[in-house]
Amino acid sequence: MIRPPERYTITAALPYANGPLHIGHLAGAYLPADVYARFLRLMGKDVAFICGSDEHGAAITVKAKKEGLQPQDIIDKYHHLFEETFAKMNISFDIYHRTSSPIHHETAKEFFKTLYDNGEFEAIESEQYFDEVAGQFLADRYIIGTCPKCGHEEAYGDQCENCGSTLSPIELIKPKSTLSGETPVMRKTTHWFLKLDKHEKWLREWLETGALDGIGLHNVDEWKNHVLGQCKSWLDGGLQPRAMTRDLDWGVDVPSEIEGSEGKKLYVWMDAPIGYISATRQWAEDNGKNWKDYWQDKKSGIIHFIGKDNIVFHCIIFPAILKAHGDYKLPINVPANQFMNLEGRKISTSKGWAVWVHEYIQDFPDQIDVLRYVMIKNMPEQKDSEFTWRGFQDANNNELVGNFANFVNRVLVLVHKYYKGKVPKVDEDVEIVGSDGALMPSFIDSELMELFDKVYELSNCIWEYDFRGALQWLMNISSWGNQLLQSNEPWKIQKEEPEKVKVVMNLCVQIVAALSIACRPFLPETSEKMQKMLNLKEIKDHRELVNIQNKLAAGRYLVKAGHVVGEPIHLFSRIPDEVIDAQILKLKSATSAMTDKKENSPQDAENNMIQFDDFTKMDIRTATITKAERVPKADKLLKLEVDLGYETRTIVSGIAEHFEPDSVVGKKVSVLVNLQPRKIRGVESKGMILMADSNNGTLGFVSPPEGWENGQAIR
Ligand code: B3M
Ligand code: ZN
Repeated sequence: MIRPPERYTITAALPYANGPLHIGHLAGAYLPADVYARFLRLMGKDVAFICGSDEHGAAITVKAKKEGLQPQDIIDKYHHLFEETFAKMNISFDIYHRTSSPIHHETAKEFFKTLYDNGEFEAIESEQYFDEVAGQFLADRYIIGTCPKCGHEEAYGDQCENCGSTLSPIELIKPKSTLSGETPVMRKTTHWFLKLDKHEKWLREWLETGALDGIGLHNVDEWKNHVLGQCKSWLDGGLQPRAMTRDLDWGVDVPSEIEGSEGKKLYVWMDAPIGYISATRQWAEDNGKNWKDYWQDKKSGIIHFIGKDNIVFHCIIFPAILKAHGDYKLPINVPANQFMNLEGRKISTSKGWAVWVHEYIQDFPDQIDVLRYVMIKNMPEQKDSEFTWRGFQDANNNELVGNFANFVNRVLVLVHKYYKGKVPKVDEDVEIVGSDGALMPSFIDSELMELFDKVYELSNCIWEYDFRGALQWLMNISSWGNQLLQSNEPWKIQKEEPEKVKVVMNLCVQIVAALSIACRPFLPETSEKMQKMLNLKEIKDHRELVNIQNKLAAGRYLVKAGHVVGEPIHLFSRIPDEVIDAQILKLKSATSAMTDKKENSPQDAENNMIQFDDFTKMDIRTATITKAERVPKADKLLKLEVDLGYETRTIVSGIAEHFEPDSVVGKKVSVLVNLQPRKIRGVESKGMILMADSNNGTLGFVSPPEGWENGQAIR
C-alpha cells in the first residue's frame, strides 16, 4: 500500500516572463494548483506551494529584441505584473520567486556540475542553424518555420504552440531566423547532451508501475490517461541524448570550472524546473524550514501542475535530471490539464484572441471569485474545454447568484427576522420535510449525515484531481439547501409551526457553515465573507475541513444553538447583457486589429468550419463579363453586366481600383448567383463575382478554363 504523504510540494508551471497571462494559463495550471494547495491545507497537510517567473531562454530575448529593450526590462515588467495578477486572483503561493535571482543561478549551476561530475553528460559536436547576418547560433525560439506535424507556419525551433508538439530546429520546414528573417546555414558547435537514452528503461518502469527503489512511488491509477499516453508515445519513439546547453548570452552560465564553458548557457528546460527547487530554498530560508524535507524526504509528495504542452519536460526530462543527480525524489503526480479554447477558437496571443487576466481584474474588480468559478467549472481536465462570455454570464447569474448567494442570503435574512440572529435551539423530535419530500423525524441522524456525505464526496473529487466534479458537489449542497427551504416554506408556517421552522433554520445554518469551508479552495473571498456573516472564527487554513467532516460524521452541530450570526453580506450580483456585449466586442476588435493585415492560416480556416450543407447552399456559376462602366462618385465600384448563359445580370463589384472597365470585358468569371440582391449606390446588384487575393495586394478573377460555357455549376 502507498502511504499518503504528510508533506506536499505543489508546483505550478513557471510562466515565461514575456507576455501577460490569459485565462488559459489560469485554467491550465494556476487555479488547479491553488485549489489543491488550499484543499490540502484545509485537510491539515504541510504544504509548500511554489511558483515563480521563468526569465531565461529565447522566449525572453526574442521578445526584448522585438521591442528594442533589454531582457532585464522585459522580465522586470512581466515578473511584477505576474506577482500582482496572481495576488489579485488569490492564488495562494507560499512563494512567487524568479529564475533571475542569485540563489537560482547558484542552485542551477550546482545541479549542472553534479550531473557533469556524475558522468551524465556527453559533449557532442553537432551542426546547428546559424544566422550569418546576425552572427549567432539560432536556438529554440530564434528559429521559426512550418510545423511538420500540423502545418502551422510559425512553429518555434523547440515547440509548436499550435499543436503542442515538441520539435527540434531541424524538423522545421522552411526554417527562418527570427533575427534577420534569413534562411540559416549549418555550423558546428559543441554542447553537453544528457544521455536520456540511458534513462529510458527505468522511466518506463516508473511511469508504468509507479515504483522505483524508494525514490519514486506513486499510484499509477491516479495519473491522468492523457498524461500517461503522451509519456508512452515519447518512450515508444525512443529517447535520444538531448542538449542541455545553448549558445546564448542570456541565462544561467555553464559552471566556469567546466572546460569549454565559455559563452554557453544552460538550456532553459534544464534551468527552469530547478527553479522550483531554488524557490523552495528561498522560502525555507525565509520561514525557518528545511528545504530538503520538501524534495528529498520520503514522507513528501511532489506534484507538478502544468499545461499539456509541458508534459514531456515534467514527466521525462526533469525526472531524468532528478534521478541523475541522485538526491531527489520523483513527483507522485503530474496532473496536467489540456487547453481551454475561447469562443470556439484556440486562444492565440499573436492573433489577440485571448482574455487577459489583468484586464479581467480591472474590468471586474469585485468578481474575482466569479472568474475562478467559471474557470474551474470549465477546467480542461481530461479534454480541451471552452470559455464563452455568455457561459460566464449564465454561470454567474444562474448558479452563483440564483443558487448559491440566494441560499446563503435567505438563511441569514430569515435567522435575523425570526430569531434576531440567534441560531435557534431545536427539538430534535420535530419532523421536517426532507429534500426528497418525505418527512424526516430527526435531522441529527439523517440530514447532518447527508451533509457529511456531500462534503465527503466533494473532498474525494479533489483527491482525484476532479475539480469540476468537486465544484458540482459544492453547488449540489447549496441547491439541496434551497430545496429544504422550498419544501418547508418557513415563511408560510412560521406562525403555526414555529418549532418546525426552528429545525429547518438550524439545519440551514449548519449547511451554510459547511459551505463556507467547503467553498474555500474554489471561492476564497466568498468563504471569508461567509465566515464573517456567520460570525465564526477566521479560517487559518489548518485542518478546518477535517474538523467539520469529523463533527458531521459524529452527528455534531457545526454552529451551536444560541450562537449569534452577523448581518448578511452581499456575495454575487447579476451581470447584465451590456457588460457581456462589451467584452465580446472588445475581444473581436482586439483580434481584428492584430489580424487585419495577416493572411488566414490553414489553422484559422480549420477553426471556422462550416457544414457541407452550408456549402451546398451556394449556387456558383461560370459567366462572362459583357459590359463594364464606373459607378459615378464611387472610386471602388464597377457596374458590370454578366452573361450567365440562361440570363444576363447586373452586378456591382468593388474592383474599380484594380481594373479599368475596358480591361474586364470578355473576362470569364465565377459568380455567386443566389446571393440576396442588394441596392448599391442606387443600382440593384444581383450576385457576386468571386475574386482571389494575391500576396502582393492585387486581385484576380476566379476564371473557368477558356472556352467553357456560361452558366455551368461550380461545386
Ligand atoms: N516557462 C513554459 C510555459 O510557460 C515554461 C514552463 C516552465 S515550468 C518549469 O508554458
Ligand atoms: Zn504544430
